[in-house]
Amino acid sequence: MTTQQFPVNFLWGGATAANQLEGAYQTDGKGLSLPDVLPAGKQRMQIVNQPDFDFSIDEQKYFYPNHLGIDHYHHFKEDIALFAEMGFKCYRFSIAWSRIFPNGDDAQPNEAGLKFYDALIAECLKYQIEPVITISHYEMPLHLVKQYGGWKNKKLIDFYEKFARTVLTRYYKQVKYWMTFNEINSAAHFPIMSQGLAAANGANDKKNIFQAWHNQFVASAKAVKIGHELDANLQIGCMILYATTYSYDANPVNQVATMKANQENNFFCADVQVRGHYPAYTQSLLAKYNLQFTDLDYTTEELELLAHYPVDYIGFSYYMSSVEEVTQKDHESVNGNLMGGVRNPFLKTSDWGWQIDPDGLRIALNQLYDRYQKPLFIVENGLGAHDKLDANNYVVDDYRIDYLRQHIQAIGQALADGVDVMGYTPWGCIDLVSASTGEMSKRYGFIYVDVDDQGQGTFKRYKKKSFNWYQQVIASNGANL
Ligand code: BGP
Repeated sequence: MTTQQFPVNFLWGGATAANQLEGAYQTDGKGLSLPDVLPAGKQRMQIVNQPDFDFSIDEQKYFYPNHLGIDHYHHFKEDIALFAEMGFKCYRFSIAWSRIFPNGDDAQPNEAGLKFYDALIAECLKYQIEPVITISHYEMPLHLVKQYGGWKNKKLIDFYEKFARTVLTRYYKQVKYWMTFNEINSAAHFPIMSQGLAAANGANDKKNIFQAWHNQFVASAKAVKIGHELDANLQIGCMILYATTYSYDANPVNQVATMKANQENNFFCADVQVRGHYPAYTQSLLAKYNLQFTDLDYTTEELELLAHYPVDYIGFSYYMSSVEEVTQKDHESVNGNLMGGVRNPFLKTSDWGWQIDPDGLRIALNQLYDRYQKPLFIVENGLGAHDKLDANNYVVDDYRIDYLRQHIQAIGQALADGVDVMGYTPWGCIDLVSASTGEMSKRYGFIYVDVDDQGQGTFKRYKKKSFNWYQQVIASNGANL
């Protein structure tokens, strides 16, 4: 198998999101954010589909995992020290919007919230760890959802612009790498996460989802503009969820369905954010939902902004591949990263039914690079598993090592294919709350955190077997797998 050496400046690291690990949900002036009202467990994603879901907190009935997270807010020095011990070159994290603008529409930022990120960034730089910041990762001030209806409202553009300007201006001298929205395309499956849309405020109307995307595209372009005006060398990327999509068979009907699924699920948002204009298939995609582009609220100035401020690189998450099949309806199906699909008989699945496919990552990298010819950054990848601490307070997570090894090999193959890959930040480098289930027991980390699904535990950190494995992967720049 031909692989290529990783570039000398390859950004090895790990990734997290504020709302999934910080906890301290009302500390130092933080406002309530959307994930603060999403309960743990199976009901997490179902509850938002109920028309009477009103975004309020009922602690008698539910446990809200984000309220505690892994209490990174008070443990960040210890956590960054562990990342440094692994040899991280970069650390991808997000800034909680509701720490900086507690209501989202506040006149002034919350200085105490900014101070937390001052300290977090300083701690990274102390160890020469390059911060990689997601400006908005599945989190927005709850007030923006309740008062304005989430991203379908154009006023959100101004609020986001103010938030982005605040953090870019404060940190551009220390932070080179940014992403504007986490998994912006995931709204096709779960509009609550990135657009703040639930059944109660319009998620069932596709027009709202497309309008919300348009507003986010404009907001993202504004962030690119602000960032590049501060420093032309800043690298500001988009971030998409990518699931390599295969046709079930050679039946052209399935092949066409696969082409359409790729356009809608993998490419639509990146096409706009990378190329600076809506793709040619936009009208045909909208027609699927009985919509026209002119149904959306947009201006010529906004379209010009998109054209002038495309992103610098493409960040993406990759966990699994999926299969497109429209000719029969009786195939075994699987769950997946915010989406299910037909089972692929050639692949094994994780405990949560995600189809494990390292070759799919090589294909993803080639498909994205062929299409865009811009640097690619794999900012999420990993295996969620039911890790258990043994008697020695150790986790022998060989299954995770296998998963990561195979995916790193696939990156090496894509490098040999000629793809420009900037870096690799496995998801949940320290155990944290799962976005889709709200469970702590779905663990991705190199570091185990002693807290359970009900928020009980010592919150102590323990190195897993994969900790030392990843340490030598980084030390050898990917040669020693
Ligand atoms: C991505 C999200 C992350 C993260 C990850 C794993 O979709 O960007 O926030 O959570 O998936 O998903 P989960 O936590 O549901 O296992």
